[in-house]
Amino acid sequence: MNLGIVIFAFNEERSIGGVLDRIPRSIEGVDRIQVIVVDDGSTDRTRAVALERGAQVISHPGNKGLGAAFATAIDGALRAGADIIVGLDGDGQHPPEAIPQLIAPLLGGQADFATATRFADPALVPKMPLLNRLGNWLMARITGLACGRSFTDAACGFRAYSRDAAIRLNVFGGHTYTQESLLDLARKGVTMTEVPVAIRGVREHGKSRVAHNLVRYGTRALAILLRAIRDRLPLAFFGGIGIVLAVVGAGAELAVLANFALTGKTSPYHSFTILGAIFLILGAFSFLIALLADMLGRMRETQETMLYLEKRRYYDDLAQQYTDPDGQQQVTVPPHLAVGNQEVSPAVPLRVE
Ligand SMILES: Nc1nc2c(ncn2[C@@H]2O[C@H](COP(=O)(O)OP(=O)(O)O)[C@@H](O)[C@H]2O)c(=O)[nH]1
Ligand SMILES: [Mg+2]
Repeated sequence: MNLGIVIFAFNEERSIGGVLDRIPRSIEGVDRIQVIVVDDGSTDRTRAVALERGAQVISHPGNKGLGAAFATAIDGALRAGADIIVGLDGDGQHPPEAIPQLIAPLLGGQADFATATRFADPALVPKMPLLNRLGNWLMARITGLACGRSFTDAACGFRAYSRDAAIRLNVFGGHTYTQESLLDLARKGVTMTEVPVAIRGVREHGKSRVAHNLVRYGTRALAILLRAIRDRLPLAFFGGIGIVLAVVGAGAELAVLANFALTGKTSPYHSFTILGAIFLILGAFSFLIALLADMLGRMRETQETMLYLEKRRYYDDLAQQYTDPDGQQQVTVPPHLAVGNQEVSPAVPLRVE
């Protein structure tokens, strides 16, 4: 069992060393632990510190955002032959000591995906402003509704993926990947579980960049999530818009009718007749779009199945190249992982929003 630990880091020279030092050297049920730091175009010594600590580093040529770094990390770990992939932040907020606890459901065969939750156990809830807590709750509710199951935390990046779940995963968001990946995996029928973990409320050093501004993070994360819902639940998404438009239109027409029944006149609600008709027509168009989007959704599903089969073959072939005939994973670093100063780009094209 190969464990690939991927760490997202953007200018984390002060904390990345500590995080790497805290990673368990051995874990029961795991034969080999490989640590990959994804340096998202850091301008400080993040890369140098990670290499000094013996980690493998993949560097983006410039800052591409956490979502892009996530795609690179998953790609890197799959190429390196990881059977389980754990993702954590390089800022020290996610405790590396909890990795065995996080991967236990995967090792035990209970789930193909586990995400740490900050909010399931009241004793472990980190200190955060009430508004952040509320934002987190709302995001978890919306994500849970779309997934058809509940989550207590949809925004924590401390997660474990089986090789199969990681190959199935296909996300697009540039700024963040946390909610979208839950939806993607849930809709693909991957077995998921939440593991309560004590997460630091604030970083050890410096300022939080991803979620520090609630309004900015909220709108960006919500936009990513809404587009993900549109793609994965097209009938409900456009049908829902159609229902809202149709209800407004029908309401306006009913108001005119009721007024007519009572007074025998359409005034002063005469304009409602036209307005209601416009809404009803728009509603009907939305239902048509819903049907078309549903068709596209089915095509997407077929394409995703093809992509999954192709990726599985591709990554398993690559991982095989680094395995000895006796089945042992070589300790040599695959050439796509940067050691020293060579510039390496990930195989998956970077998607940046
Ligand atoms: N790849 C990438 N990672 C980032 C970026 N900004 C922050 N990170 C990393 O993502 C993790 C979370 O970022 P952080 O600033 O702590 O935001 P938080 O989510 O509010 O805690 C840390 O490991 C950062 O190093 C970025 O632009 N790109
Ligand atoms: Mg952080």
